[in-house]
Amino acid sequence: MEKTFLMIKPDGVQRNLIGPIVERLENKGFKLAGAKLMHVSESLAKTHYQEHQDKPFFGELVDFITSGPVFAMVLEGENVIDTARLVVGATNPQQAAPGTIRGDFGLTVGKNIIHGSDSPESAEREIGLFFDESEVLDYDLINSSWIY
Ligand code: FUP
Repeated sequence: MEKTFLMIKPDGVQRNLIGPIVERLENKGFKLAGAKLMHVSESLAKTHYQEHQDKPFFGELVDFITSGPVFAMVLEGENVIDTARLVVGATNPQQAAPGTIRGDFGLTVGKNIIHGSDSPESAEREIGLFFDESEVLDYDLINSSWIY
């Protein structure tokens, strides 16, 4: 089953939004395969966001993501990478649709509450960066042959 990486950023954690965000993802029907509260080191932040290393906002992005704990997750489900991105909403919360996480909770592009992998390649890469293999669990939900 497909897996993706999601991370509630320091603004989401500071605003006590872990519960409401995880609730939305569980309600959608996805299964949590891994989850942890953690600090992101400067080197992990730079590796995670390496595609943006030449952008003018790179320094601020690294400073922000290392500024406090994040809540990292692995979610599992059919087509979860693209569908979780729809639940997350557009990068800029000022343009994200109401009903999406960024549309409902986010304020600015620099503090947009949550990250979600954007492709199978980045999902695999990001899960590997943030989680040990032993932290990603393979289990069935009881009495739920009709969901993941
Ligand atoms: P997303 O995949 O939606 O998280 O968006 P991007 O990979 O394009 O951007 C990664 C992060 O860079 C965003 F979450 C916020 C930050 N960013 C800015 O701070 N300013 C910008 O103009 C664009 C992105």
